[in-house]
Amino acid sequence: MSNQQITPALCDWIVEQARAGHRPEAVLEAMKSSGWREDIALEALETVLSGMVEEHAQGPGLSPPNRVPELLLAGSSPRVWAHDREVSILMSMREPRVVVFGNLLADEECDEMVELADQRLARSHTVDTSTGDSEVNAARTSDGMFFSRGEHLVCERLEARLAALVQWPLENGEGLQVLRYRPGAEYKPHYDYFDPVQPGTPSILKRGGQRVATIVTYLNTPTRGGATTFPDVGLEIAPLKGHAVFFSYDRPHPTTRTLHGGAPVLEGEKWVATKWLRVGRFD
Ligand code: PD2
Ligand code: ZN
Repeated sequence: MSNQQITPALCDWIVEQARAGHRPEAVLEAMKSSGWREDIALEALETVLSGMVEEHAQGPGLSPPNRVPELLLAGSSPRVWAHDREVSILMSMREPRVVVFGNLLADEECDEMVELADQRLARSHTVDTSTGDSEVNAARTSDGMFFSRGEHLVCERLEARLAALVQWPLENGEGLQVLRYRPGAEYKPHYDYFDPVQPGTPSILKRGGQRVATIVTYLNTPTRGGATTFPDVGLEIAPLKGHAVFFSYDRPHPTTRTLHGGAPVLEGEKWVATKWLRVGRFD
């Protein structure tokens, strides 16, 4: 072959071969037998395949990371003042960013929230990102409801504490969602951000932009089961009344390692209040 140039057409062909599952050695052999010099073929293969690996790791066309909620002076003290209450920092992890809070809510505040939510429970919905609508989802067998922001004094207090704890505007938070899991109910592992490749996502993002953090507050202590799990890092947070788990994700991508789920409740009920934080105002 006289023209030994690495052209876009050659690169596309290599990508096609790799996507079809052909091993690099086989693609190299195929190139050599159609007349490519071994050094040129190797260079083309290396360039294309390393680009594919990087794209896979970071996600195609990834936008720059978002600013995310974070604790003030993280790690410097086991207790922090959050609006009107001293909250304990029980555990913190860097990657994924996960922090467990103790004493976020008093027992009476948890009970009040459960009582207020109980009257309005319905089978949980999740957002269907292919349409932007909400739908009943088999991966989430809990019952749930949403409070609007500041709907009751107890919601207002929790929201103010969370805003102070993670230094994020109260207006960027969605209303609190309360979930009740009965024995056997679970929430299969998922990401809380909206998948950018789904067709319904742009419409969801018009109100407040992407989600960048989640705080799950435990409103009771189930007798057995119901941990919040992070399968990518083998982490399990035990659900304890008044405690909460915070995690943030600076981009809507699995590299944040924020895959998480609610393990099945084995005995008793589990009640949680989830707050999702958006990058912008959620009006
Ligand atoms: O209840 C939980 O532990 C849990 C687990 C995963 C809640 C959520 N996700 C959520 O509300 O997003
Ligand atoms: Zn979740």
